[in-house]
Amino acid sequence: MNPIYNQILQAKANPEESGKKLLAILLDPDKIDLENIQKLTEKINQSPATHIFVGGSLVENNILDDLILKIKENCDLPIVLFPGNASQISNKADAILFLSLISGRNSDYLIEHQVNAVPILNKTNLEIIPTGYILIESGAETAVERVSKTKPLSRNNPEYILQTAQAGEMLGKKLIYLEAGSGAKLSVSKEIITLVSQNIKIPLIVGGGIVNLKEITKAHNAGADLVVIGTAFENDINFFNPSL
Ligand code: 1GP
Repeated sequence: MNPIYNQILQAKANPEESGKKLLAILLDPDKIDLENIQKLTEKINQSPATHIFVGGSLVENNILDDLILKIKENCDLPIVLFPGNASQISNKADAILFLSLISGRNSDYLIEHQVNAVPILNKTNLEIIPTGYILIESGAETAVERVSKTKPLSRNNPEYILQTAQAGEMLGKKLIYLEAGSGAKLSVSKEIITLVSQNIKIPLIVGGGIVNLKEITKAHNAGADLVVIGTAFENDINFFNPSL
């Protein structure tokens, strides 16, 4: 039961034993050419990634099922949906981050989309992982902010970010995701990651604006249990092998 979440819990409990910290490569179906998927999965297989996340703020094409099936032909990593709305659900994936944007006060992203997703989710075998999604100010407006019509939390108020994360935990979320936004100017700061990770018991995901390997390590060392890389890998598929 819940194999993907249990694996995240285990990695959090025994980081030494699992040998490496968790890392997800985020693929946005809108930005992927199915013709190049083999090359892309080769690069993912050579990388330290432990998960593939699939999703985006505005997925406008219908390639989700095909994309996931094609990735699975060449890659054994678990595929986790990271949906912007209920249209981004595919039974071909292994799990879904069932997100609630708890930093915002737009009821559509707190509960409306989730209610609309239920009839679709009931027809799938996806592992559903309730996730408190927290958008943090990152220097400029991001797509999440624009699409969700919510304000990010101030990066100058770490205590309130922690309070929000703890509210998510008390509401029963299984993960907290601190999000700076895709392509963010500023990633979530080390101080915020440390404060939140030390004061919640559930695993912490951190993503947005992380652009090099050093920053991945920095986020892990600060306390992130799983780091997400999207844009940097999208822009350079040799991101993990800079010598190539
Ligand atoms: C966005 O956290 C992810 O939802 C990844 O962000 O594209 O900036 O890596 P980047």
